[in-house]
Amino acid sequence: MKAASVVANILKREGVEFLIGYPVNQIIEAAAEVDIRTIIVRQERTGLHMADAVSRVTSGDRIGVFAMQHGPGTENSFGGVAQAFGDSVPIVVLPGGYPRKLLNITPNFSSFLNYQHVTKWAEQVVLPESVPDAMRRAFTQVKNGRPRPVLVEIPVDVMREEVPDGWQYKPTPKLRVAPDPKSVSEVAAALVGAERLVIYAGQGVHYAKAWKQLRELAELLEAPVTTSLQGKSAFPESHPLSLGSGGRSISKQLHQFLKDADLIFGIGCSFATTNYGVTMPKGKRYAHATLDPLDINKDVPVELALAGDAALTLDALLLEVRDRLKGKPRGRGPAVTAEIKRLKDEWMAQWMPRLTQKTTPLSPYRVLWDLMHTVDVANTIITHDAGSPRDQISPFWECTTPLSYIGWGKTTQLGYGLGLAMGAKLAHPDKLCINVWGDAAIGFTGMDFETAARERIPILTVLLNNFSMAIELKVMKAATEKYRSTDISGNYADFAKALGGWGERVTQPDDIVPAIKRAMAKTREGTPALLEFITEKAEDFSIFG
Ligand SMILES: Cc1ncc(C[n+]2csc(CCOP(=O)(O)OP(=O)(O)O)c2C)c(N)n1
Ligand SMILES: [Mg+2]
Repeated sequence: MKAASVVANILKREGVEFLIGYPVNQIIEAAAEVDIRTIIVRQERTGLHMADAVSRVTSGDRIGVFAMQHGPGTENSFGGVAQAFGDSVPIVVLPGGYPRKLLNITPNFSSFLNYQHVTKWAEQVVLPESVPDAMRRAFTQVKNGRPRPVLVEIPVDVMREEVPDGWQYKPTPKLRVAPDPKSVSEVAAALVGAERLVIYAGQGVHYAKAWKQLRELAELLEAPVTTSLQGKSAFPESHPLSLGSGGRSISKQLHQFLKDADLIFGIGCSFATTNYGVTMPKGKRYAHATLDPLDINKDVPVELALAGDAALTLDALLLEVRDRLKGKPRGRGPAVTAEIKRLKDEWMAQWMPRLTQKTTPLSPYRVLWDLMHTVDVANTIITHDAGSPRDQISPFWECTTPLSYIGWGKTTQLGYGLGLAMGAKLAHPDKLCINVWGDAAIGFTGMDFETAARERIPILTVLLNNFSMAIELKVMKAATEKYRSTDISGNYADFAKALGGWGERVTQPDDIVPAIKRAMAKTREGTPALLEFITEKAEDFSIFG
């Protein structure tokens, strides 16, 4: 069997159902031969984003795989892999490599060398018989430890060569690592001893599927819960103990509770300093539970730490905390939830005029508010993009079910959201999958709306068109005034139609809901829909201090 076919057979054994890619890479043809659905995108970056979402929305049970050609394909893929690395997403990247006689000779692009800092594992295969070993190593790494991309570069001439008969491959294991019981006791004591505890959950809770345990711990401790953007939907945001998600813009209750906290307990999070997450206040006590010790004491000095899988960590903590509390809450709940409710009511009263505004151009807040009240939120997977749309949606979109929101932003590549929605739809065809983005964002990856139409991946894409890079207005005053440098233009509803999808431009407040309903109906028929809302250049966000 040729090396490319061996790779395809191994993918099959690892349970891979679709290979996303861009030609030429012989693995694509070999995959089709063994009935792995091949999905061809319009540019590599979007394909990587799709693979990324497959892994995210399945908690890594299904690993997204992407293949591209050597040279231009690998050069053009860098953004997609770097984004997955930044946000810690497990994907398998299978670049072709230059033939061995040219491999590693300048100026030929070497994936092995160039992807070192955006993968957790990169390997170059120079012998066909090494393919099964390389694939075993890659899949073992991608499924275990901190989730991040892995890469196996196979030169085109190696792909064509025969792997000697008798090669073997067993699907690789997914292992879980439990925390040290001594540290568990220390953290449990601190959690029980705290007066004003805040729980901060990251995406480790999603990957460990530890949603139930998180809720149990919060209810037992009667402690408010927030999440990172990546962890959004790990805790029901309609729950009386929810403070909503972190991000650049946040709720008033989150701001206040973090300020007043005496102990912040991070579970399955990195505590990485970022503009797109809450700033961890100084002078607090921190307890940090995470899978990768690399993050401990990195950006936030912590008093207590635990290394391990989030589910096993929470299981262990629950036993200890229950024991210390004699099995039941202490009765602090009503006071905590009343305070959260009071702040939430104040905050919502302040924002309600924007969320229900009747003016034209439309308030982006109104569009997103109407969207949330028209779709079935529990059975929707939604993602934002970079720019204002992220900061307009993330505090107000109230998630009720796990993995119903793909939050991101350790790096913030404009145009990421489209591929995420498409990957989510591939993994969960029964759900409504939506990306919300601005008119600058669509400029990056918009052509892949054609992929959604051609490959029958019926997502709903919500475009907030304000004919501007509005988020840059404040920092580009002179350039805007003199040279109109933040202006952009386009008719994206027509664009969507031209690419084979459903497109509608919406300008009036009363048309928002009917248009959303028509678009949802189109997605149910198998047609991707783009709703282009003409919005104001909003510059108000729920940002504190
Ligand atoms: C690849 C990339 N380049 C640059 C940026 C910086 N950036 C963030 S948002 C933004 C403009 C966003 O404009 P738009 O999508 O129209 O949203 P708006 O703020 O107008 O609602 C820019 C340039 C980025 N996030 N990603
Ligand atoms: Mg814009």
